[in-house]
Amino acid sequence: MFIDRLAAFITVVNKHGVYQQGKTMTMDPTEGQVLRAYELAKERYAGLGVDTERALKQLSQIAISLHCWQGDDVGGFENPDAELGGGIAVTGNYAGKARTADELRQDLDKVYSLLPGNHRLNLHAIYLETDKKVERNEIRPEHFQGWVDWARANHHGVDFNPTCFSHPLADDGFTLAHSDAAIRQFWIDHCIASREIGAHFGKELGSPCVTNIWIPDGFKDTPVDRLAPRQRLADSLDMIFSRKIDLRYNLDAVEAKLFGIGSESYVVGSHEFYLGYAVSRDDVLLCLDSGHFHPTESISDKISSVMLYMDELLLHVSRGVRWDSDHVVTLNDDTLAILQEVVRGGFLDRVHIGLDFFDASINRLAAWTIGARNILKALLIALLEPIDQLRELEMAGDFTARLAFLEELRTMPWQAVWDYHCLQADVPVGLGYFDEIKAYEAEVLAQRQA
Ligand code: RNT
Ligand code: ZN
Repeated sequence: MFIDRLAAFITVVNKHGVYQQGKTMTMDPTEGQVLRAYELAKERYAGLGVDTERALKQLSQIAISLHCWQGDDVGGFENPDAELGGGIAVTGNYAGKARTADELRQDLDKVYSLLPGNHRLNLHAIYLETDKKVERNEIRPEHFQGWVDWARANHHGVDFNPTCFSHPLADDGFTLAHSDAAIRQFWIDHCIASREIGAHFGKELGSPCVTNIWIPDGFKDTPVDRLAPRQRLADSLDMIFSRKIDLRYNLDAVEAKLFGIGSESYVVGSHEFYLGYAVSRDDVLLCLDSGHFHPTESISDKISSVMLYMDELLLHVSRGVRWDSDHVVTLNDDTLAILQEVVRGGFLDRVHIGLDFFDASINRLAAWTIGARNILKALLIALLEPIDQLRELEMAGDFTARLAFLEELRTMPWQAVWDYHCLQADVPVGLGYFDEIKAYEAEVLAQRQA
């Protein structure tokens, strides 16, 4: 309803010529207004000792890794009829999903054009491009040449993931921890092949690829042996990581989870398992997915602990609603707290920020864009904090002032700084991105019905 009214509103305003395509929209400010508001905001922040120019410079250097799988509901191009497995689920049937790698790249190009800054792509192994069927344990860099060429041409770094789900050999819910050695070996080989592809991306693009392993392994009902599958998983991972790869090309990460559909009672790769694994092995990063914990538990509190014991960390920023539902990231307290921790801790160089949600009930490009812009906004808000003053208050034990200060910061004019940032980066200000997506929907997505 709201969207219908909004669309009607846009149309009306367009007719009156107020709205300029690609610049600003309806309720959005003009260029002059953005500049004036920014000057005022800059002064306000300067009064707190915060340099907005410095914050924007830092922000423009941060690359977010956009997950390819928001574009086609985690389908991939290995098999057009494949069903999503592994206890993850995408709901919705919004028209116009990408059916080929070219369509997905076209959609991604559009999304990147709506984001200030230069960002990365997070690719899954099932997004390979081949004429004939290639088994997962036989994937090679050449099957990703289209992605390499596109990434190079558009200056995107690429991250990678083996796909240990949506496959007959994962149908019983086990992969790297499978009790059958042959099945285990199949997935070990798939992960080994994936690291080599990651290294290829890293070498070709001049930026290390983070290759992240997530597996669905677990039991629906209470197991009697919680130890043996974990021993098998640790052994499989040791085999996968046994070949050292130059860290300039590939970085390995492992992602824990609390439960999934079909693994409600026990997940082999729990948080404790992978935390212990990553701490005890050289050069293995931990991945914290914000949807993979108890609903009242936030990964924001885990970052400072993890960073004390590990060099680097990967984040999958998502939004769970009651469960690991992978909703689009909104600018809520949880998102803010996660990015505040990254900034406050001085971890921007050591934390890789990725997105992980999949919503097929709304325009998929809007989902990507809204989620990514929210991460960037949260980073900006964090970068605009007078952190030294806040620390002083806390050290002095003045918790009343700390609370008053933090609450005041919520309504500081960061939005004027954000608008200015978008203007400078030549991307739409305010809801201008939404109008571009609606135009793209009419021109491109609507042609995909078939
Ligand atoms: C699943 C994990 C994992 C996946 C992607 C598709 O619970 O979050 O990261 O979402 O690999
Ligand atoms: Zn994830």
